[in-house]
Amino acid sequence: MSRLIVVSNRVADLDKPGGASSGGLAMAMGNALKESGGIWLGWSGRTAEEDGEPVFSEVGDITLARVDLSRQNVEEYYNGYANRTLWPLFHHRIDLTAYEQSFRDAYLDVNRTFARAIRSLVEPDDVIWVQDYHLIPLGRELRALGVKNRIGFFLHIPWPARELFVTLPQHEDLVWSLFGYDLVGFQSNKDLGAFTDYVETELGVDPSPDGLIDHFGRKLHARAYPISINPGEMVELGKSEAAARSEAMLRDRAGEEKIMLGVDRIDYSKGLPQKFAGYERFLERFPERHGSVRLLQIGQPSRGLVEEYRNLGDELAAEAGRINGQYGTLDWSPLSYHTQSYGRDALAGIYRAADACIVTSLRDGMNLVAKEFVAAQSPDDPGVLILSRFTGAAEQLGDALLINPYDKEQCAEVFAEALDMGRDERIARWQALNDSIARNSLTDWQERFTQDLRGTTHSGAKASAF
Ligand code: GDG
Repeated sequence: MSRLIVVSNRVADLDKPGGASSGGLAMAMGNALKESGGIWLGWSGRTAEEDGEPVFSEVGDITLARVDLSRQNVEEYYNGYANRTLWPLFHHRIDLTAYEQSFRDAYLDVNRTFARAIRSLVEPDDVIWVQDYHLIPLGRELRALGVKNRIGFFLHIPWPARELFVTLPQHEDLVWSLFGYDLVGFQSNKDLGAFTDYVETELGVDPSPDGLIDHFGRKLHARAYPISINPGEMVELGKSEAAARSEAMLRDRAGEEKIMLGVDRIDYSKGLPQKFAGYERFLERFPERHGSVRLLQIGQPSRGLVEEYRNLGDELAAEAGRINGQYGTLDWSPLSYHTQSYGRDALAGIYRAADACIVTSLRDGMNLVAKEFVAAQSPDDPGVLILSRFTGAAEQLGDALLINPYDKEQCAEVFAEALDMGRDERIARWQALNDSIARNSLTDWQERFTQDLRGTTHSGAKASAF
Protein backbone atom coordinates (compact mmCIF):
# COMPACT_ATOMS: atom_id res chain seq x y z
CA MET A 1 0.00 0.00 0.00
CA SER A 2 1.28 3.49 -0.81
CA ARG A 3 2.61 5.57 2.06
CA LEU A 4 0.37 8.17 3.71
CA ILE A 5 1.34 11.72 4.62
CA VAL A 6 -1.07 13.37 7.07
CA VAL A 7 -0.88 17.13 7.54
CA SER A 8 -2.73 19.01 10.26
CA ASN A 9 -2.22 22.19 12.25
CA ARG A 10 -0.86 20.20 15.20
CA VAL A 11 0.70 16.74 15.33
CA ALA A 12 -0.56 14.39 18.05
CA ASP A 13 2.10 13.49 20.61
CA LEU A 14 2.25 9.81 19.60
CA ASP A 15 5.89 9.85 20.72
CA LYS A 16 5.12 10.95 24.30
CA PRO A 17 3.81 8.71 27.10
CA GLY A 18 -0.02 8.70 27.01
CA GLY A 19 0.04 10.77 23.82
CA ALA A 20 -1.55 8.07 21.67
CA SER A 21 -4.62 8.06 23.90
CA SER A 22 -5.10 11.83 23.85
CA GLY A 23 -8.07 11.67 21.50
CA GLY A 24 -9.96 9.55 19.00
CA LEU A 25 -8.76 11.41 15.95
CA ALA A 26 -5.11 11.08 17.02
CA MET A 27 -5.68 7.37 17.34
CA ALA A 28 -7.39 7.02 13.95
CA MET A 29 -4.61 8.89 12.21
CA GLY A 30 -2.03 6.89 14.13
CA ASN A 31 -3.69 3.65 12.97
CA ALA A 32 -3.95 4.79 9.36
CA LEU A 33 -0.27 5.71 9.41
CA LYS A 34 0.69 2.45 11.11
CA GLU A 35 -1.01 0.43 8.34
CA SER A 36 0.82 2.03 5.46
CA GLY A 37 3.75 3.68 7.21
CA GLY A 38 4.10 7.39 6.72
CA ILE A 39 4.58 10.88 7.99
CA TRP A 40 2.46 13.20 10.14
CA LEU A 41 3.44 16.83 9.70
CA GLY A 42 2.28 19.99 11.49
CA TRP A 43 3.15 22.88 13.74
CA SER A 44 5.24 22.03 16.81
CA GLY A 45 3.23 24.41 19.01
CA ARG A 46 6.44 26.41 19.51
CA THR A 47 7.36 29.83 18.22
CA ALA A 48 10.71 30.93 16.83
CA GLU A 49 12.23 33.98 15.18
CA GLU A 50 11.07 32.65 11.82
CA ASP A 51 9.30 29.57 10.39
CA GLY A 52 11.62 26.57 10.72
CA GLU A 53 12.49 23.29 9.03
CA PRO A 54 10.74 20.09 10.20
CA VAL A 55 12.17 18.32 13.25
CA PHE A 56 11.66 14.56 13.06
CA SER A 57 10.80 11.92 15.61
CA GLU A 58 10.09 8.23 14.86
CA VAL A 59 7.38 6.01 16.41
CA GLY A 60 7.51 2.55 14.78
CA ASP A 61 6.95 3.10 11.05
CA ILE A 62 5.55 6.58 11.61
CA THR A 63 7.62 9.73 11.29
CA LEU A 64 6.35 12.78 13.15
CA ALA A 65 7.54 16.02 11.55
CA ARG A 66 7.09 19.20 13.55
CA VAL A 67 7.71 22.70 12.28
CA ASP A 68 8.27 25.78 14.48
CA LEU A 69 6.46 28.92 13.30
CA SER A 70 7.41 32.55 13.70
CA ARG A 71 5.72 34.44 16.55
CA GLN A 72 4.03 36.76 14.08
CA ASN A 73 2.71 33.91 11.95
CA VAL A 74 1.26 32.16 15.02
CA GLU A 75 -0.51 35.37 15.95
CA GLU A 76 -1.80 36.11 12.45
CA TYR A 77 -2.25 32.63 10.95
CA TYR A 78 -3.42 30.62 13.99
CA ASN A 79 -5.01 33.18 16.34
CA GLY A 80 -5.79 35.38 13.32
CA TYR A 81 -7.01 33.91 10.03
CA ALA A 82 -7.81 30.43 11.36
CA ASN A 83 -9.53 31.32 14.62
CA ARG A 84 -10.70 34.92 14.10
CA THR A 85 -11.65 34.76 10.41
CA LEU A 86 -12.47 31.26 9.17
CA TRP A 87 -13.76 29.73 12.43
CA PRO A 88 -16.38 32.44 13.16
CA LEU A 89 -17.35 32.82 9.50
CA PHE A 90 -17.79 29.08 8.94
CA HIS A 91 -19.85 28.97 12.16
CA HIS A 92 -22.04 31.81 10.80
CA ARG A 93 -20.79 34.43 13.27
CA ILE A 94 -19.97 37.19 10.82
CA ASP A 95 -20.44 39.63 13.71
CA LEU A 96 -17.22 38.16 15.19
CA THR A 97 -15.32 37.68 11.92
CA ALA A 98 -12.14 39.72 11.43
CA TYR A 99 -11.30 40.49 7.81
CA GLU A 100 -7.64 41.53 7.99
CA GLN A 101 -5.33 41.35 5.00
CA SER A 102 -2.33 40.68 7.30
CA PHE A 103 -4.10 37.58 8.68
CA ARG A 104 -4.61 36.24 5.19
CA ASP A 105 -1.00 36.93 4.22
CA ALA A 106 0.27 34.99 7.26
CA TYR A 107 -2.18 32.15 6.49
CA LEU A 108 -0.79 31.80 2.99
CA ASP A 109 2.75 32.13 4.30
CA VAL A 110 2.36 29.24 6.77
CA ASN A 111 0.69 27.09 4.13
CA ARG A 112 3.73 27.73 1.91
CA THR A 113 6.08 26.79 4.76
CA PHE A 114 4.21 23.49 5.18
CA ALA A 115 4.15 22.90 1.41
CA ARG A 116 7.93 23.32 1.15
CA ALA A 117 8.46 20.94 4.08
CA ILE A 118 6.24 18.30 2.45
CA ARG A 119 7.82 18.66 -0.97
CA SER A 120 11.18 17.83 0.55
CA LEU A 121 9.76 14.57 2.01
CA VAL A 122 7.25 13.31 -0.55
CA GLU A 123 7.92 10.25 -2.71
CA PRO A 124 6.14 9.56 -6.01
CA ASP A 125 3.60 6.99 -4.69
CA ASP A 126 2.68 8.79 -1.44
CA VAL A 127 -0.88 9.99 -0.87
CA ILE A 128 -1.30 13.18 1.13
CA TRP A 129 -4.26 13.83 3.45
CA VAL A 130 -4.68 17.41 4.69
CA GLN A 131 -6.87 18.18 7.72
CA ASP A 132 -9.08 21.16 8.37
CA TYR A 133 -9.57 24.87 7.84
CA HIS A 134 -6.06 25.89 8.89
CA LEU A 135 -4.70 24.36 5.70
CA ILE A 136 -7.22 24.92 2.88
CA PRO A 137 -4.61 26.39 0.47
CA LEU A 138 -2.02 23.67 1.09
CA GLY A 139 -3.06 21.52 -1.89
CA ARG A 140 -2.70 24.42 -4.29
CA GLU A 141 0.66 25.40 -2.80
CA LEU A 142 1.87 21.83 -3.27
CA ARG A 143 0.70 21.82 -6.88
CA ALA A 144 2.54 25.11 -7.42
CA LEU A 145 5.71 23.36 -6.25
CA GLY A 146 5.10 20.61 -8.81
CA VAL A 147 3.76 17.91 -6.44
CA LYS A 148 1.68 15.54 -8.58
CA ASN A 149 0.62 13.03 -5.92
CA ARG A 150 -2.98 12.34 -4.90
CA ILE A 151 -3.96 14.93 -2.29
CA GLY A 152 -7.16 14.88 -0.21
CA PHE A 153 -8.64 17.39 2.20
CA PHE A 154 -11.12 16.91 5.04
CA LEU A 155 -12.96 19.84 6.61
CA HIS A 156 -13.82 19.17 10.27
CA ILE A 157 -16.01 22.28 10.63
CA PRO A 158 -19.16 23.20 8.67
CA TRP A 159 -19.05 24.79 5.22
CA PRO A 160 -20.94 28.12 5.42
CA ALA A 161 -24.05 29.15 3.55
CA ARG A 162 -23.17 30.97 0.32
CA GLU A 163 -24.72 34.30 1.40
CA LEU A 164 -22.32 34.41 4.36
CA PHE A 165 -19.30 32.90 2.66
CA VAL A 166 -19.29 35.62 0.01
CA THR A 167 -18.65 38.23 2.75
CA LEU A 168 -15.08 36.89 2.90
CA PRO A 169 -12.74 39.07 0.84
CA GLN A 170 -11.20 36.84 -1.87
CA HIS A 171 -13.59 33.97 -1.20
CA GLU A 172 -13.14 32.96 -4.86
CA ASP A 173 -9.46 32.41 -4.21
CA LEU A 174 -10.12 30.16 -1.21
CA VAL A 175 -12.49 28.01 -3.29
CA TRP A 176 -10.08 27.97 -6.19
CA SER A 177 -7.41 26.64 -3.84
CA LEU A 178 -9.64 23.65 -3.02
CA PHE A 179 -9.23 22.60 -6.63
CA GLY A 180 -5.64 21.72 -5.76
CA TYR A 181 -7.09 18.58 -4.15
CA ASP A 182 -8.34 15.40 -5.80
CA LEU A 183 -10.87 14.69 -3.04
CA VAL A 184 -12.54 17.09 -0.60
CA GLY A 185 -14.55 15.62 2.28
CA PHE A 186 -17.24 17.37 4.31
CA GLN A 187 -18.83 16.28 7.58
CA SER A 188 -22.45 16.22 6.44
CA ASN A 189 -24.75 16.32 3.44
CA LYS A 190 -25.76 19.79 4.57
CA ASP A 191 -22.15 21.04 4.29
CA LEU A 192 -21.67 19.31 0.96
CA GLY A 193 -24.92 20.96 -0.21
CA ALA A 194 -23.68 24.42 0.86
CA PHE A 195 -20.43 23.92 -1.03
CA THR A 196 -22.26 22.60 -4.11
CA ASP A 197 -24.57 25.61 -3.97
CA TYR A 198 -21.52 27.91 -4.14
CA VAL A 199 -20.00 25.95 -7.02
CA GLU A 200 -23.24 25.97 -8.99
CA THR A 201 -24.14 29.59 -8.34
CA GLU A 202 -20.80 31.38 -8.27
CA LEU A 203 -18.79 29.18 -10.64
CA GLY A 204 -21.69 28.07 -12.84
CA VAL A 205 -20.63 24.41 -12.75
CA ASP A 206 -22.88 21.40 -12.10
CA PRO A 207 -21.21 18.58 -10.14
CA SER A 208 -21.89 15.05 -11.44
CA PRO A 209 -24.14 12.80 -9.28
CA ASP A 210 -21.08 11.23 -7.60
CA GLY A 211 -19.60 14.63 -6.73
CA LEU A 212 -17.12 15.19 -9.56
CA ILE A 213 -16.52 18.87 -10.30
CA ASP A 214 -14.56 19.61 -13.44
CA HIS A 215 -13.31 23.20 -13.34
CA PHE A 216 -10.16 25.34 -13.45
CA GLY A 217 -8.63 22.54 -15.55
CA ARG A 218 -8.86 20.18 -12.55
CA LYS A 219 -11.10 17.33 -11.44
CA LEU A 220 -12.22 17.59 -7.84
CA HIS A 221 -14.42 15.03 -6.07
CA ALA A 222 -16.52 16.53 -3.24
CA ARG A 223 -18.35 14.13 -0.91
CA ALA A 224 -19.64 13.78 2.66
CA TYR A 225 -17.63 11.61 5.09
CA PRO A 226 -19.24 11.96 8.53
CA ILE A 227 -16.55 11.50 11.16
CA SER A 228 -17.24 9.22 14.11
CA ILE A 229 -15.64 7.50 17.09
CA ASN A 230 -14.56 3.93 17.68
CA PRO A 231 -17.30 2.82 20.08
CA GLY A 232 -15.12 -0.05 21.39
CA GLU A 233 -12.61 2.49 22.71
CA MET A 234 -15.27 4.16 24.89
CA VAL A 235 -16.50 0.78 26.12
CA GLU A 236 -12.95 -0.15 27.12
CA LEU A 237 -12.31 3.23 28.78
CA GLY A 238 -15.56 2.72 30.69
CA LYS A 239 -14.02 -0.40 32.29
CA SER A 240 -10.96 1.48 33.57
CA GLU A 241 -10.29 2.26 37.21
CA ALA A 242 -10.45 6.01 36.62
CA ALA A 243 -13.87 5.59 34.99
CA ALA A 244 -15.16 3.45 37.86
CA ARG A 245 -13.92 6.10 40.32
CA SER A 246 -15.48 9.09 38.59
CA GLU A 247 -18.76 7.23 37.98
CA ALA A 248 -19.05 6.08 41.60
CA MET A 249 -18.10 9.50 42.99
CA LEU A 250 -20.72 11.27 40.91
CA ARG A 251 -23.46 8.72 41.61
CA ASP A 252 -22.76 8.64 45.37
CA ARG A 253 -22.85 12.39 45.68
CA ALA A 254 -25.95 12.70 43.48
CA GLY A 255 -28.00 10.15 45.44
CA GLU A 256 -31.54 10.35 44.03
CA GLU A 257 -30.64 13.51 42.10
CA LYS A 258 -30.58 13.06 38.31
CA ILE A 259 -27.54 14.32 36.44
CA MET A 260 -27.82 16.16 33.14
CA LEU A 261 -24.38 16.48 31.61
CA GLY A 262 -22.69 18.89 29.21
CA VAL A 263 -19.13 18.41 27.90
CA ASP A 264 -17.92 21.15 25.57
CA ARG A 265 -14.94 23.25 24.69
CA ILE A 266 -15.71 26.80 25.81
CA ASP A 267 -16.57 28.06 22.35
CA TYR A 268 -19.37 30.31 21.14
CA SER A 269 -20.36 27.68 18.57
CA LYS A 270 -21.40 25.27 21.34
CA GLY A 271 -24.40 27.34 22.51
CA LEU A 272 -23.46 27.30 26.20
CA PRO A 273 -25.36 30.50 27.16
CA GLN A 274 -28.37 28.98 25.37
CA LYS A 275 -27.94 25.74 27.36
CA PHE A 276 -27.91 27.68 30.62
CA ALA A 277 -30.93 29.74 29.52
CA GLY A 278 -32.88 26.60 28.57
CA TYR A 279 -32.00 25.05 31.91
CA GLU A 280 -33.07 28.18 33.78
CA ARG A 281 -36.39 28.11 31.95
CA PHE A 282 -36.74 24.45 32.96
CA LEU A 283 -36.13 25.42 36.63
CA GLU A 284 -38.71 28.21 36.36
CA ARG A 285 -41.35 26.06 34.76
CA PHE A 286 -40.93 22.97 36.90
CA PRO A 287 -40.38 24.06 40.52
CA GLU A 288 -41.46 20.60 41.70
CA ARG A 289 -38.21 19.24 40.23
CA HIS A 290 -35.98 21.48 42.33
CA GLY A 291 -33.69 19.38 44.50
CA SER A 292 -33.96 16.35 42.21
CA VAL A 293 -31.82 17.35 39.24
CA ARG A 294 -28.47 18.97 38.50
CA LEU A 295 -26.80 20.23 35.36
CA LEU A 296 -23.12 19.28 35.39
CA GLN A 297 -21.35 21.33 32.74
CA ILE A 298 -17.71 20.59 31.97
CA GLY A 299 -16.23 23.45 29.97
CA GLN A 300 -12.81 22.87 28.53
CA PRO A 301 -10.95 26.21 28.19
CA SER A 302 -9.78 26.81 24.65
CA ARG A 303 -8.19 29.54 22.48
CA GLY A 304 -7.54 31.77 25.49
CA LEU A 305 -5.55 34.20 23.34
CA VAL A 306 -8.68 35.21 21.44
CA GLU A 307 -10.74 37.84 23.28
CA GLU A 308 -14.20 36.42 22.48
CA TYR A 309 -13.23 33.14 24.14
CA ARG A 310 -12.09 34.85 27.34
CA ASN A 311 -15.28 36.92 27.45
CA LEU A 312 -17.42 33.82 26.99
CA GLY A 313 -15.60 32.03 29.84
CA ASP A 314 -16.30 35.00 32.13
CA GLU A 315 -19.94 35.20 31.03
CA LEU A 316 -20.55 31.51 31.73
CA ALA A 317 -18.98 31.63 35.19
CA ALA A 318 -21.15 34.64 36.04
CA GLU A 319 -24.32 32.98 34.68
CA ALA A 320 -23.65 29.75 36.59
CA GLY A 321 -23.20 31.79 39.80
CA ARG A 322 -26.37 33.77 39.16
CA ILE A 323 -28.50 30.67 38.48
CA ASN A 324 -27.17 28.93 41.60
CA GLY A 325 -27.76 32.09 43.62
CA GLN A 326 -31.32 32.38 42.44
CA TYR A 327 -32.47 28.76 42.62
CA GLY A 328 -30.02 27.03 44.99
CA THR A 329 -30.88 26.16 48.57
CA LEU A 330 -28.87 25.18 51.65
CA ASP A 331 -28.72 21.58 50.47
CA TRP A 332 -28.95 21.86 46.66
CA SER A 333 -27.07 23.56 43.82
CA PRO A 334 -28.81 23.25 40.46
CA LEU A 335 -25.76 23.86 38.28
CA SER A 336 -22.15 22.67 38.63
CA TYR A 337 -19.80 24.32 36.17
CA HIS A 338 -16.20 23.03 35.99
CA THR A 339 -13.43 24.25 33.77
CA GLN A 340 -10.76 21.68 34.54
CA SER A 341 -10.14 18.97 32.00
CA TYR A 342 -10.41 15.26 32.71
CA GLY A 343 -8.55 12.26 31.34
CA ARG A 344 -10.48 10.33 28.68
CA ASP A 345 -10.85 7.40 31.07
CA ALA A 346 -12.37 9.57 33.83
CA LEU A 347 -14.58 11.17 31.18
CA ALA A 348 -15.98 7.75 30.20
CA GLY A 349 -17.11 7.30 33.84
CA ILE A 350 -18.68 10.77 33.87
CA TYR A 351 -20.66 9.88 30.71
CA ARG A 352 -21.84 6.64 32.36
CA ALA A 353 -22.98 8.41 35.54
CA ALA A 354 -25.16 10.88 33.62
CA ASP A 355 -28.90 10.37 33.11
CA ALA A 356 -28.87 12.68 30.10
CA CYS A 357 -26.34 14.51 27.96
CA ILE A 358 -27.22 17.90 26.48
CA VAL A 359 -25.57 19.20 23.29
CA THR A 360 -26.75 22.69 22.31
CA SER A 361 -24.33 23.64 19.51
CA LEU A 362 -25.60 26.49 17.35
CA ARG A 363 -23.48 25.09 14.54
CA ASP A 364 -21.11 22.13 14.72
CA GLY A 365 -19.37 20.13 11.98
CA MET A 366 -20.14 16.85 13.71
CA ASN A 367 -19.96 16.83 17.57
CA LEU A 368 -18.14 13.80 18.89
CA VAL A 369 -19.32 14.29 22.49
CA ALA A 370 -22.79 13.10 21.42
CA LYS A 371 -21.34 9.89 19.97
CA GLU A 372 -18.99 9.30 22.92
CA PHE A 373 -21.88 9.66 25.38
CA VAL A 374 -23.93 7.05 23.51
CA ALA A 375 -21.03 4.60 23.26
CA ALA A 376 -20.25 4.91 26.98
CA GLN A 377 -23.77 4.04 28.19
CA SER A 378 -24.61 0.77 29.88
CA PRO A 379 -26.98 -1.10 27.51
CA ASP A 380 -29.49 -2.10 30.17
CA ASP A 381 -29.85 1.37 31.73
CA PRO A 382 -28.74 3.97 29.19
CA GLY A 383 -29.01 7.73 29.55
CA VAL A 384 -30.83 9.98 27.08
CA LEU A 385 -29.12 12.07 24.41
CA ILE A 386 -30.53 15.56 23.86
CA LEU A 387 -28.97 16.85 20.66
CA SER A 388 -29.06 20.15 18.82
CA ARG A 389 -30.49 19.80 15.32
CA PHE A 390 -27.67 22.12 14.17
CA THR A 391 -24.91 19.52 14.57
CA GLY A 392 -23.64 17.26 11.79
CA ALA A 393 -24.28 14.39 14.22
CA ALA A 394 -28.03 15.03 14.01
CA GLU A 395 -27.95 13.63 10.44
CA GLN A 396 -27.04 10.20 11.84
CA LEU A 397 -28.51 10.41 15.34
CA GLY A 398 -32.17 11.10 14.59
CA ASP A 399 -33.19 8.83 17.50
CA ALA A 400 -31.88 11.38 20.01
CA LEU A 401 -34.27 14.01 21.37
CA LEU A 402 -33.53 16.75 18.84
CA ILE A 403 -33.76 20.37 19.96
CA ASN A 404 -33.47 23.89 18.67
CA PRO A 405 -31.24 25.45 21.34
CA TYR A 406 -32.58 28.94 20.59
CA ASP A 407 -36.04 27.76 21.76
CA LYS A 408 -35.95 27.94 25.58
CA GLU A 409 -39.51 26.62 25.97
CA GLN A 410 -38.77 23.58 23.85
CA CYS A 411 -35.50 22.96 25.72
CA ALA A 412 -37.29 23.12 29.09
CA GLU A 413 -39.91 20.61 27.91
CA VAL A 414 -37.40 18.23 26.35
CA PHE A 415 -35.21 18.29 29.48
CA ALA A 416 -38.27 17.22 31.51
CA GLU A 417 -39.16 14.57 28.90
CA ALA A 418 -35.64 13.12 29.08
CA LEU A 419 -35.74 12.89 32.87
CA ASP A 420 -39.12 11.13 32.77
CA MET A 421 -38.34 8.72 29.94
CA GLY A 422 -39.06 5.09 30.85
CA ARG A 423 -36.42 2.40 30.61
CA ASP A 424 -37.92 0.67 27.54
CA GLU A 425 -37.89 3.82 25.46
CA ARG A 426 -34.39 4.71 26.66
CA ILE A 427 -33.13 1.29 25.61
CA ALA A 428 -34.89 1.39 22.22
CA ARG A 429 -33.52 4.84 21.40
CA TRP A 430 -30.04 3.98 22.66
CA GLN A 431 -29.92 0.81 20.56
CA ALA A 432 -30.81 2.69 17.40
CA LEU A 433 -28.19 5.37 18.18
CA ASN A 434 -25.52 2.86 19.07
CA ASP A 435 -26.19 0.81 15.90
CA SER A 436 -25.86 3.93 13.81
CA ILE A 437 -22.46 4.73 15.39
CA ALA A 438 -21.28 1.11 15.03
CA ARG A 439 -22.22 1.14 11.31
CA ASN A 440 -19.87 4.06 10.66
CA SER A 441 -16.99 4.04 13.11
CA LEU A 442 -13.93 6.27 13.06
CA THR A 443 -11.94 3.45 11.47
CA ASP A 444 -14.61 3.12 8.73
CA TRP A 445 -14.43 6.88 8.16
CA GLN A 446 -10.68 6.89 7.80
CA GLU A 447 -10.69 3.81 5.54
CA ARG A 448 -13.46 5.16 3.30
CA PHE A 449 -11.66 8.46 2.83
CA THR A 450 -8.21 7.03 2.16
CA GLN A 451 -9.58 4.30 -0.14
CA ASP A 452 -11.56 6.85 -2.13
CA LEU A 453 -8.52 9.12 -2.29
CA ARG A 454 -6.31 6.30 -3.55
CA GLY A 455 -8.99 5.48 -6.15
CA THR A 456 -9.81 8.98 -7.43
CA THR A 457 -9.44 9.86 -11.07
CA HIS A 458 -6.16 11.61 -10.78
CA SER A 459 -5.56 15.04 -12.23
CA GLY A 460 -2.23 15.59 -10.52
CA ALA A 461 -0.53 15.64 -13.90
CA LYS A 462 -2.29 18.92 -14.53
CA ALA A 463 -0.51 20.54 -11.60
CA SER A 464 0.31 23.41 -13.90
CA ALA A 465 -3.27 24.77 -13.51
CA PHE A 466 -1.71 26.59 -10.54
C1 GDG B 1 -14.08 19.81 15.85
C2 GDG B 1 -15.43 20.23 15.26
C3 GDG B 1 -16.00 17.80 14.99
C4 GDG B 1 -13.90 17.69 25.93
N1 GDG B 1 -13.66 17.93 27.24
C5 GDG B 1 -12.70 17.06 27.61
C6 GDG B 1 -12.35 16.28 26.49
N2 GDG B 1 -13.11 16.70 25.48
C7 GDG B 1 -13.07 16.06 24.15
C8 GDG B 1 -14.35 15.30 23.88
C9 GDG B 1 -14.34 15.20 22.36
C10 GDG B 1 -13.59 16.46 21.94
O1 GDG B 1 -12.99 17.01 23.12
C11 GDG B 1 -14.54 17.52 21.42
O2 GDG B 1 -14.94 17.13 20.15
P1 GDG B 1 -16.20 17.76 19.42
O3 GDG B 1 -16.44 16.99 18.18
O4 GDG B 1 -17.36 17.73 20.33
O5 GDG B 1 -15.86 19.30 19.14
P2 GDG B 1 -14.59 20.20 18.58
O6 GDG B 1 -13.48 20.24 19.55
O7 GDG B 1 -15.18 21.53 18.28
O8 GDG B 1 -14.10 19.48 17.25
C12 GDG B 1 -16.48 19.17 15.54
C13 GDG B 1 -14.58 17.48 15.46
O9 GDG B 1 -13.69 18.57 15.17
C14 GDG B 1 -14.04 16.22 14.77
O10 GDG B 1 -14.11 16.31 13.39
O11 GDG B 1 -16.88 16.80 15.49
O12 GDG B 1 -17.70 19.51 14.91
O13 GDG B 1 -15.86 21.48 15.78
O14 GDG B 1 -13.60 14.08 21.94
O15 GDG B 1 -14.30 14.07 24.54
N3 GDG B 1 -11.43 15.30 26.51
C15 GDG B 1 -10.78 15.08 27.69
N4 GDG B 1 -11.07 15.82 28.82
C16 GDG B 1 -12.01 16.81 28.82
O16 GDG B 1 -12.26 17.45 29.86
N5 GDG B 1 -9.85 14.12 27.74
